[in-house]
Amino acid sequence: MRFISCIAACAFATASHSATVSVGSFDIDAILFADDVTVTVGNVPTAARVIGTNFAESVGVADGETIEVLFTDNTLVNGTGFDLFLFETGNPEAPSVSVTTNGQVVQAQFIERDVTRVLTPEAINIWGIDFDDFGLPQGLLNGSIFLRGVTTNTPEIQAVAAVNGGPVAPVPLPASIGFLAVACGFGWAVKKRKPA
Ligand SMILES: [Ca+2]
Ligand SMILES: [Ca+2]
Ligand SMILES: [Ca+2]
Repeated sequence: MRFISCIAACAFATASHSATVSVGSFDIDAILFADDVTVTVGNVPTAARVIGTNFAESVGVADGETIEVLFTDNTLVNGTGFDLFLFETGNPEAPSVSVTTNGQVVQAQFIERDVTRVLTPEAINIWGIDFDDFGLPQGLLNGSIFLRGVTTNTPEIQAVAAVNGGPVAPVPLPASIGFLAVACGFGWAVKKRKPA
């Protein structure tokens, strides 16, 4: 009976977060994408388009505007390399990010351009932010970032993902189930696909 329970728990755990988004050369677990947004400076009526994994619509954050992008079911972590991916469409325009309302602004670094047009009719520019560039220590951060419009070249942001994050407060599992869950590949990740 215990074995059957473990199998059921493992299947449930896998199914509950197995959705991944393939964009460019990355497979990204859906949980890592932004969960909420608040407009903190300016008038950005389409801000909610930055939430989730829908790449079909984008939000322009113009010069002088700021939106706070929140992660509520996953964490933001300063880990190795890029910690945040920003997906932006059309002509490449580097998004700018701060980690506090009026803090230091860092321009995202270009990673690659997805021209497959699978998720959206237009190309997707993938940009990266490394929290090291804010002078932050390695480890857990607050669960939000601020997207700042700092140039007249307004980026059209489709989505944001916290690539080094993980789930917030995962449901505790009994030791035996937890062990099997690990064996089943229980985890959240961004994976770089091998070239076809
Ligand atoms: Ca999330
Ligand atoms: Ca980092
Ligand atoms: Ca653009």
